[in-house]
Amino acid sequence: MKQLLFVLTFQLLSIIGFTQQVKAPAPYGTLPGENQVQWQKMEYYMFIHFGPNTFTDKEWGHGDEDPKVFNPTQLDAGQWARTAKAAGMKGIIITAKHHDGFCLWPSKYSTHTVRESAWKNGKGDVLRELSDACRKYGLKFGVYLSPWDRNHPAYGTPEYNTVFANTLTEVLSNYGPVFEQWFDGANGEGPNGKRQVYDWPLFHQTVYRNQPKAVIFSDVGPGCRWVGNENGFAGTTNWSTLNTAGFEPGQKAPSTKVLNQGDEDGKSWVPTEADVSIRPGWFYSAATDDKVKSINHLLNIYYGSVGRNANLLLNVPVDRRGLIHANDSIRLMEFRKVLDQTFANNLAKGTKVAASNVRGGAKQFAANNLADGNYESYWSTDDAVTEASLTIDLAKETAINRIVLQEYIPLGQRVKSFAVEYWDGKKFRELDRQTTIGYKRILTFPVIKTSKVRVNILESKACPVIAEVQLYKAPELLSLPQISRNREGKVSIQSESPDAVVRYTTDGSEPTFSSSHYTQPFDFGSGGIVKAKAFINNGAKASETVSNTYDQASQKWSVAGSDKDKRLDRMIDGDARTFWMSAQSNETSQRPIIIDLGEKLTLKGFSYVPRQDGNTGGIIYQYSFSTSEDRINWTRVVNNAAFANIKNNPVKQDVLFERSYAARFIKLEVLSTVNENDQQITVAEIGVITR
Ligand code: FUL
Repeated sequence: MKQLLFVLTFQLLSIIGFTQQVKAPAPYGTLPGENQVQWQKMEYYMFIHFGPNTFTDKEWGHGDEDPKVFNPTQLDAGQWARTAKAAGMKGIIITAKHHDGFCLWPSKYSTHTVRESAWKNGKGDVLRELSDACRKYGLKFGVYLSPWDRNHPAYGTPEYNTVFANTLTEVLSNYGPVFEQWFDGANGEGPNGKRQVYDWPLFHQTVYRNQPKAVIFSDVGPGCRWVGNENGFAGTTNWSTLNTAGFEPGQKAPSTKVLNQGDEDGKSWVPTEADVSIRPGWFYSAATDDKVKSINHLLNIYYGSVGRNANLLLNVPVDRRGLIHANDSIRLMEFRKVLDQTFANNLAKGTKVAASNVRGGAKQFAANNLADGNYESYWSTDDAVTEASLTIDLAKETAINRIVLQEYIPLGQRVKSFAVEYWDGKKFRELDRQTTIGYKRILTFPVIKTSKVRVNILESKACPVIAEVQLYKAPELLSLPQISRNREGKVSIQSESPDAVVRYTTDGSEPTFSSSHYTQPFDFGSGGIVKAKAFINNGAKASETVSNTYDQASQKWSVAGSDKDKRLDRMIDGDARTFWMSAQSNETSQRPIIIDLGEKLTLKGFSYVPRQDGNTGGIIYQYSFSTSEDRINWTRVVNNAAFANIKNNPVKQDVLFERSYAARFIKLEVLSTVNENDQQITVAEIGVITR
């Protein structure tokens, strides 16, 4: 007995001694809060834009709309929650109050709410229905509340900050747990023409008082940050840390580049959230029913967000019935199916992983932890080691085209650069070389067959702490055909896949394998619709259909200009990638843009495509539009209008007139651009709508 006790004590002591000897790595730098770690693990959740704009076909309502317009006929929050759940999303964030001030619940601090609407005779409460549905389907519930309020009479006065804080309390104390509070940084004028000076500290305190675990979103956090664009892509370098001192949401935010990439060694942990809509706009419009993003597009967004250390907040607008439209829900399910097929089988799981260094030689930090499918166990190195390599032995030739890497973020973000290599039978060849990892990094590459993969951590800010390395073989997808038309009106259709045969139609019908075979550009000067599809395996496998609608080609057009700037042509060259930039001017009302259409046309509207290079300088915000038959007598067709939300979402703007106008000349007068300090105007394309 004594002997046994001795042995046991000895074993116990040696275990204690062992673990004391090999301590876990000390946390490095700025760290996430527990709620931020939980939030990061959500990865993918739904955004819902819904409100009067859904019924008025607007992106930004003015706050003066009749609340009676809000009248969904079949609203079913259960359908939204079931759709999100089936799509594999972990929660839903809804626009409880957008810039028009309309509240989706009967707020006692507003007179512009569901109570004043026609829906359920003013007795409805969308937040109640959605929070209940989220609970029922095991989803987290979040709210978007815009401080900018174009309806509230107190907006623009100090009193409004209290009103807004009370509004927040009302929402955050009545509908159960809220995982994320979404603050929009927009700060425009209210009904009295004044802008509000927001009391952010008050707003944040109010959130934390009611929902201590909520993650607060804004351009600069504090819980998570805007990715710097509305197209769903984080930087390939993406630090979850950010320096926020001196910055505020909105105009005083850091540059979009910084938001997109974070700050290495930033003083606060403010991870990235990529918000993007499944359609061109944030709110539902029947006009975008056929513009739901393709599976390829959604996959690129997924790899550009979740695959780059960001969470993906995908907007799925609810329609006028109060339901998610079938086009969106079907696409979400197709997208889910590809993700499931891609990530169903981790080919690295349970394989042997060898590391060039293991912390203290301890089992606890061994490289096999990387292949156990468990985020909570990790591999790490000795403190002094910041360069290391990991070799995954697949035992036999295996086809792969994705690698997933995950840092164990409760101990900070450390890896600055890394490379991935594969064994070609004779030697290791480099497959990719990238910067940060963070919570999750996914690299995509064409299928390779290999028996070994090596990950080299090239630079780490402290000993690397990696939770997972996973390998997958995703189904190969056909790339979509790309349709474009040049100034002369010739249409070209390109396919990224060299094996694909492209078939197309111009009569609106769905292309089949027996439709016209695309071989060379064809004339399409007077416009219409081109639909194309790519096929492989002798027609057995087809891509999705891509369609482009064109109006009059600009072949006969010329832009009037005294500055002899040849680049004026860029605004009518049919290529949205190139844009014209005016000469610098301090005047607010710059020289109008006049275009000679070369013939008399019957115009039903016009279109403006802002620059598509990711910068916002010179994008037109407010404008007037006129037409003329002789360039002497002008008719003002649109007076002092604005391209709503064009700064954040710079997509093509179609403006339809109330009636048709016969014209040979068109004139666009720019009243303001999206940035206060812009001294130039930029235009990618101007077009007319005649069809
Ligand atoms: C922007 C808003 O102005 C848009 O309307 C939309 O809500 C988007 C998510 O945020 O700042």
